Amino acid sequence: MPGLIIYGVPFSQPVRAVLWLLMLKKIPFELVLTNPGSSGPGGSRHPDFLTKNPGGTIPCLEEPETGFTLGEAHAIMTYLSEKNAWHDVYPSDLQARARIDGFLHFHHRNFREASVGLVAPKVRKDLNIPESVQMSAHRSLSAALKMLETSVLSHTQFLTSDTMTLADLAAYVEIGQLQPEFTNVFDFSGYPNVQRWMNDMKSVDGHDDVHVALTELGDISEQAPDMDQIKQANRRALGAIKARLEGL
Ligand SMILES: N[C@@H](CCC(=O)N[C@@H](CS)C(=O)NCC(=O)O)C(=O)O
Repeated sequence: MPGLIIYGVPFSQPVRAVLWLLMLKKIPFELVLTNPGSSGPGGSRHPDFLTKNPGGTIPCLEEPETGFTLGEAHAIMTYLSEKNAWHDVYPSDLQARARIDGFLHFHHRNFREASVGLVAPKVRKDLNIPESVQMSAHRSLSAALKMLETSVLSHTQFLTSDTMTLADLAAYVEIGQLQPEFTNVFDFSGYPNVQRWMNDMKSVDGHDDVHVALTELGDISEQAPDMDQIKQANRRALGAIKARLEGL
């Protein structure tokens, strides 16, 4: 029996954040491919899945030994970090931790808008995300990036200090996906500090393996991938993750 199960797909940003943390910490897990938004078998809105995560979203964590399940990427990451005393990425010092928590909360209507405004409209045309919502998401993301550029990352190497933490993993899976080598849907030329931070994040162990689905799909700025291409990219990424886990 695996010690940990993660439900999700590697193309999902919050799933990637959780997988990256587990890879970085060299923790074995089983990734059960779960189709976001689908109410069919194996989908995140299927009644069986809703008993694990009533919110109906991926990622979801399951600890088979105890039956404990948990949704929400940031709750999963802080739970695992606290449980395993990963104080390098989630310090026990109250104020240092509170700064990380601050970014994990700030994330949702700010960095997360990268997916809502720039990636989802290309890869999930079925969602028909209105133009006004895309524009509003773009504005929120740009303001959040400007804050990083002019304030946070002009003082420290990473988001809360000169040490990489959960705040960086969570933010990068949203912001980093927009880079030219991945989806290529945002112009970072006005954000040199953010570019420097993204380059530093590329050296964090697990970066390449957790981003295989994005490398597979490549530039989506001109031509959006169809659902079959996305599924194939997720399967290839699963292969890369399994290969890495075998090497543990
Ligand atoms: N706040 C959640 C967001 C999770 C989320 O939006 N996941 C998407 C995939 S990237 C999903 O499951 N969508 C399916 C749905 O909403 O039905 C987290 O951080 O875990």
